[in-house]
Amino acid sequence: MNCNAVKINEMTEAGKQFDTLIVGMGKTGYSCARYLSDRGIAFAMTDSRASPPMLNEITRDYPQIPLFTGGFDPGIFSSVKELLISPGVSLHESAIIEAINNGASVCGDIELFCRHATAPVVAITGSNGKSTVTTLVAEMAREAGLKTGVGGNLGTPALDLLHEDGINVYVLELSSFQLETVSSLNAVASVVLNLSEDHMDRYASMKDYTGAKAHIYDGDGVMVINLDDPLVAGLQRAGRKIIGFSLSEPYGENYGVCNYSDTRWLLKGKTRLLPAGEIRLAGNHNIANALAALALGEVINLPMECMLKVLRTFPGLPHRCEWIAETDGIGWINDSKGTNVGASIAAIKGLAKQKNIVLIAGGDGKGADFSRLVDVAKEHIRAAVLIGRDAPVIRKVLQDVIPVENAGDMDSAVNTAARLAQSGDVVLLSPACASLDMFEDYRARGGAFRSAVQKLVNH
Ligand code: UMA
Ligand code: ADP
Repeated sequence: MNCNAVKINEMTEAGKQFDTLIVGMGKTGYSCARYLSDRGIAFAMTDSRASPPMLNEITRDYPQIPLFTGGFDPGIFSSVKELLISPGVSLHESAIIEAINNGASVCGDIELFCRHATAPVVAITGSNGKSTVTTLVAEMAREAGLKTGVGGNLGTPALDLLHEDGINVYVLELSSFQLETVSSLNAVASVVLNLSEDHMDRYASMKDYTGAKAHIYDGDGVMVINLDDPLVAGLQRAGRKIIGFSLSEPYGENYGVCNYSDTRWLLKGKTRLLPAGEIRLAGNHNIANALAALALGEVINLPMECMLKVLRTFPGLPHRCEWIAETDGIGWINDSKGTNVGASIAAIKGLAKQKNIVLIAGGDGKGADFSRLVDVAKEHIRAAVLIGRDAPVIRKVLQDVIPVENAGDMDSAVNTAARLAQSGDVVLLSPACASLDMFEDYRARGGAFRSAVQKLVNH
């Protein structure tokens, strides 16, 4: 990492003294600045990017604060007592390691939130489904009349939720990055929805990644456990109350699924709750998400009828298996939030009828192993159109199994997919990769897909 950080403001006398350094000037860093400033704590901020996203807001709101951008300068890190690290920054950065060796403590925004939150917290992590389950639980809590603070990795930084009074429950989506720096989390209910490879550019191994996720179960709250996922099931801790969920028939008072005269039902123990077909969200993965949300909602005593109402009506979040249009019998689906291999496999399986998917994939693969796509490609994918930096890596894996074409941008990916698809097919944008090599974020990627499809429709 470049260590020639540029000081971008003139420090005042007061500004020269700081024991706390906020690392990262994105949404999290900005929320941390407000938190420290409200408490009169002196701090400085740094970001390895030359023009971090919240630079304008930070210079406007905190003109006296020393800011260093364009690199992590060890000289700045060496003298601080506390580092407040944003989730996008690895703890393995050399300047951070050195500061820790010099005695600096490290924490993140979620840790600060946990020290101050007075309402119960429901905490949700997993490789996939986090945003969906977090939103379902929050909607269920609101339906039950609770004033609900919802945020974390979902978008609103957790510290910003503390500004609102009278919250009855917080529902937090937490990423593995956020969980790395937490030590005071004690959620009343928490879940690791599933575990499959992600962020392998940041973790040395699956064990390392799982270890970060497992922090969500710290404390003495109820552990909600995906009984179908051996890695998650292995995280159960002795002496804790556990509620399980599974896509099979449940045992005890766990949540599960069972067929009764050709209708698939969601169950709690032996009690039938809802026919699976009445859940508005599509795909088997969303039945698992619904069961997890019910289990978490039970812990905070949400009435069952409120929870079931939400499952019947919640249409899903944008960019998650989102229906866009139909052209000549071809369906166009935006799953831009499918940012790892596990997510894309779930989307493909959830939408395929035999071999009728034309997949648009590619981007920043985050060091993933794409070979898991081979089986699902053989069974369900007619052809793939590849975009982005890691297109060659995915091509290597798929080219012997299905037809593969490359595209330079989203417009040409959509046009190529239109040429390859047949009536009855689904063209699915589910990249199995992060978007940052080509787009500002997954929303911008989904937006580019939507407008390219719209051009096709209007043609
Ligand atoms: N970065 C640098 N240098 C820095 C700081 C960050 O290059 O000095 C890069 C990071 O590597 C990353 C990007 O900048 O690529 C953003 O990092 P950040 O820590 O500044 O991000 P924030 O704007 O604070 O947003 C973070 C979460 N981002 C990440 O974890 C990368 C947001 O999750 C979250 O919504 C927000 O806090 C509020 O809690 C986004 C995300 O992509 C959706 N999360 C990952 C995921 O879901 O897979 C974990
Ligand atoms: P996250 O917040 O963990 O990224 P989202 O709820 O935003 O998860 O869903 C992102 C994508 O992950 C979806 O579009 C779908 O492709 C996939 N997905 C959602 N839920 C699951 C699940 N339970 N198991 C596997 N994949 C899933």
